[in-house]
Amino acid sequence: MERWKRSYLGLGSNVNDRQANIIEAIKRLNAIPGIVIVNRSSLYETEPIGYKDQDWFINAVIGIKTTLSPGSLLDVCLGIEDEMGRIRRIEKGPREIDIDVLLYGDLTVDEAGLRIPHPSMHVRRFVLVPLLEIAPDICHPLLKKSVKALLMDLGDTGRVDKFLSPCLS
Ligand code: PH2
Ligand code: MG
Ligand code: MG
Repeated sequence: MERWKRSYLGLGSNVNDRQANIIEAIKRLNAIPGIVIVNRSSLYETEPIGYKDQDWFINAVIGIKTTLSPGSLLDVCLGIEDEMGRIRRIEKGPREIDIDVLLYGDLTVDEAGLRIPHPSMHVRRFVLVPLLEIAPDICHPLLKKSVKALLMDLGDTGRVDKFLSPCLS
């Protein structure tokens, strides 16, 4: 029997048409057998964190249900990044598209190349603010805190602003 697991993915882009890149990645994820998109946050324009000397990002978070294992889900995300022409420049640096597995049910994974929950999701406003919009009460399986509580504890003061598409604003 197929078992559907709930997972949350973080998307980011700060190279070329950032908005189009996020939308295209969501479309490609939705076309994968074994992935159904359940909800999607707004798009946010966010100040770069970690490596400052780069353009601002667009970030979003989606909720999915999936029959894929965590490892297969990660492979799908990395495959879409490759197909969309992601060039790996410097760590935490500019990228056409980044798709991170943030959460996968209550599961915790600590393997080379795959750590779930995403090891820095709880300290990043650009992840927690979009996640708050679609899953405020979801619990971080290691820290045992809701997204709401994580945001209240947060030291990161990086700007995270709702992004209004230029053609709508
Ligand atoms: N991703 C990073 C490093 N810094 N900053 C913002 N605002 N958004 C990101 O997606 C981002 C970042 C590495 O994954
Ligand atoms: Mg990332
Ligand atoms: Mg990544």
